[in-house]
Amino acid sequence: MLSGMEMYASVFFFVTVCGVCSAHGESSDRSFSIDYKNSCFLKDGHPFQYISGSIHYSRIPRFYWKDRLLKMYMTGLNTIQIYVPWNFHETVEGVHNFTGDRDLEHFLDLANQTGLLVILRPGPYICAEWEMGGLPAWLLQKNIILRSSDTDYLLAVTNWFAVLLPKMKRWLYVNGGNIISVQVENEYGSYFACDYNYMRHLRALLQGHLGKDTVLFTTDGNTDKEMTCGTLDGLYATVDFGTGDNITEAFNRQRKFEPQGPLVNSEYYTGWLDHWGDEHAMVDTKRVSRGLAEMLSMGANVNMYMFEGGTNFGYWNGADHDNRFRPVVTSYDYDAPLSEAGDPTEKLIAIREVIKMFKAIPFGPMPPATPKFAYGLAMLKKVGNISSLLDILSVGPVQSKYPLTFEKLNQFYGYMLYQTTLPHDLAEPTPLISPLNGVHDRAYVSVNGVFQGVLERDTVLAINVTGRQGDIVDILVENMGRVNFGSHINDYKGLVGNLILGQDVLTNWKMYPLDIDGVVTAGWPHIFNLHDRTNEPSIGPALYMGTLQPSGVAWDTFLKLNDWTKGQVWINGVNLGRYWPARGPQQTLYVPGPLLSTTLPNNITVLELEGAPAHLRVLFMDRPLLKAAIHNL
Ligand code: NDJ
Repeated sequence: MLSGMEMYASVFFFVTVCGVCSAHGESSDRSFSIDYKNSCFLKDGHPFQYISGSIHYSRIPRFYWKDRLLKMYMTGLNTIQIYVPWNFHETVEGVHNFTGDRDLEHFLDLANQTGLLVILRPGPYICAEWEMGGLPAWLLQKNIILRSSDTDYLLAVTNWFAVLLPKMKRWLYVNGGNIISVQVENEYGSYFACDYNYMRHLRALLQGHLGKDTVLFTTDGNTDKEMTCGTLDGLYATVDFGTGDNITEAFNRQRKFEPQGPLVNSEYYTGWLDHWGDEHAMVDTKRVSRGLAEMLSMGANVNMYMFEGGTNFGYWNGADHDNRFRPVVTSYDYDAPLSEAGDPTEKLIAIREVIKMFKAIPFGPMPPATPKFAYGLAMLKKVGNISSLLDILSVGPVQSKYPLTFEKLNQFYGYMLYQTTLPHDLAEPTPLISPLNGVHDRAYVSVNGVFQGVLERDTVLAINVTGRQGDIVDILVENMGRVNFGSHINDYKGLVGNLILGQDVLTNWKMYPLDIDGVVTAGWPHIFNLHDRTNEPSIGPALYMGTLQPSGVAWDTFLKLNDWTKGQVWINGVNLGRYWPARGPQQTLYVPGPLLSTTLPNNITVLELEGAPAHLRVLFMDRPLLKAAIHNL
């Protein structure tokens, strides 16, 4: 008797995928196109079915790109799918960065050398649980309707594509590279604007830069509304759906919009994302395998989202905003077939078994997991409270009667200190209120250095404070990542509305943009002597430092901040992302081995926002903990 899998396989072998698709001519020219008549892709004139996986180069250190790509290839994938996050390459308007971890062409080259074709998704909007869905925050400095035919927006997109697309042109398959198709926008049909002129503009830009014959496509959730607003003439319409959906129904919907042409699931969800305070998302391996086998047996082209998720290093995580603001955690492990640290999982092995039934997979062993090391404990010392370090961390304040946003002050990510004074004595604890929910996203409040509490967007809109007239009020505001999905993507940060103390609107602010990354990357505070540091933890935002002694190996490790509350960590000046064990589910941060020195002390810098533990220790473990204790709001 045949198992479910074997049955799918036999359907494949006897009915044959794209069976009626025949080779067109004997041309040896490189070509990639859609065969509408026979409902398949044609590569070099021959029927072609892709089995693809998403990987985000922006979430993996460059050092590991090759390793992850090879593992994908050895699973049997013939294609990868990648997003280009605009804000990763043009963080400052007009300044483009394609070097190091941003060297997109090097990544394409490695994929090409590995034998992987590429589906390119240049956005300009990408969603992806990435800061602002990949759009640069400087767009918010103009009053723009994002993802629409707003002229300022179109101009910015036109300028960006004029930089990006000429670089991509030589990587097109027809030009000798590996890019077989290019996605236009991303799930545009789920956005409220439904602006066809915008989509027409993108189509013109892509065709103009890449050539009219490039296979351009759209991807949308499988509902009629989404497919109606997301699709456009000349752009091949594809769908995305996960294990919970009925495959036949989903492809029927694609057929409604593309009666002929290949079946494509552009995002088949192998796992899912986590928000802070969520339970860790997991998707059952058997269901993933079963669905994949079913789609492949239908001759469908499938991209698995994600195949390797990686990490939201630094400030690159996005956020959702359905009924409330919900930022995404630092890990983008995604319960994907390759783990956050790039290790093959049981899910990968199961997927490889499915693929084996449909095509020959490369001969040879799967590259093993990279080695991990439990370096153990490191002791930190306190450097100082943030408000006592302003001379070092900030170029100085900007003054204004009412608070200004991050965007107004040209600081797009991280933290900013808002300072004012108490207008009168507070005889008793008095509410400090954010009446219009204007704290984006968390505010750490101190009066004369005494920590008072935290205001949190959508969640905590008032706390009580005490003090006397003239006392200094320090409010450190954290940008927790801009909304990447839905209609709230114009997500300004900082104090975006006034704060009220009792009955009074607080005025006369000094705002200190903080460049913590700049100074930490330059080696501070470790370049100074440790002896004047204290062992005293404190309540409220403060910096801590320590070293991890070299141990002769620079292997991957996972940093656990036991009993610490919430903050940001740098190792050797590299921003590993946010930790928040108190909220969970993520308990450890991924530390890529190549960051570490085998011979010199490794610098650890921690910005703790609420309260450090008395022990001031951190722990380097040899395994991740992504699903521990959940403390709901
Ligand atoms: O295209 C989107 C992709 O980039 C589709 N997704 C993905 C989920 O990982 C990812 O953002 C959606 N995200 S629909 C919205 C999630 C809402 C909780």
